[in-house]
Amino acid sequence: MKLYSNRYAPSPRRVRMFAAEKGLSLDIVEVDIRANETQGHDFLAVNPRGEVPVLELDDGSLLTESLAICRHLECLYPEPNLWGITQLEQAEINSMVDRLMFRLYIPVAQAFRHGHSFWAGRVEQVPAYAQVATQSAIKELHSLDSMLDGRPYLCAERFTAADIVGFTTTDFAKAIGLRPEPHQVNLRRWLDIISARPSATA
Ligand SMILES: N[C@@H](CCC(=O)N[C@@H](CS)C(=O)NCC(=O)O)C(=O)O
Repeated sequence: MKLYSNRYAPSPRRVRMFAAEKGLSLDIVEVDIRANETQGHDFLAVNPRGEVPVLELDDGSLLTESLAICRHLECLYPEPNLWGITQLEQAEINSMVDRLMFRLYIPVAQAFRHGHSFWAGRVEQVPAYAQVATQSAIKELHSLDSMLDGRPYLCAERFTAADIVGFTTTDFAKAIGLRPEPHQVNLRRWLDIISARPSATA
């Protein structure tokens, strides 16, 4: 399987980390977002939305959207389980993943897009929106810290897809200047635990 990816971007990192946890090795095709390759003719033929990740299956089918790709990998390679064993666990993980995507990933991604020099001159930036989005992300990091009080992982008392989504997003939040605050001990402990996993470098 081939993964169109970018080494710095959080969405393809989600898939790389998920695949690494499954022990899968993917052929990585690096797409340079800074050099605008995602918007180039060749890549738009792969994904007309101009975004990574894209998974190319061995039969040539193309799959976009990082979470859909992870769920497909979960179906193809059920072990180790990352998306819940019982229906209730699956629902809890889905709930946490949705929450993290809407309340943390989107604000962080929008703050980056509207406030970072990486996108300056390439997209229309609204700096005030970057500030509002940053505040939303800060609020969610506080609530993540509270949720992790007394819990090693976000769901099911074991490492799951929710930790992958939370970790890759929180790590990317550095790009907008957000790091766990010194008093956010639960968040810091959890980040240390997850970043020690070999898959964190995938
Ligand atoms: N919802 C998509 C988001 C994908 C996405 O936003 N990808 C970004 C990198 S994190 C991208 O490829 N941006 C390139 C561009 O905007 O040109 C997913 O989860 O796969």
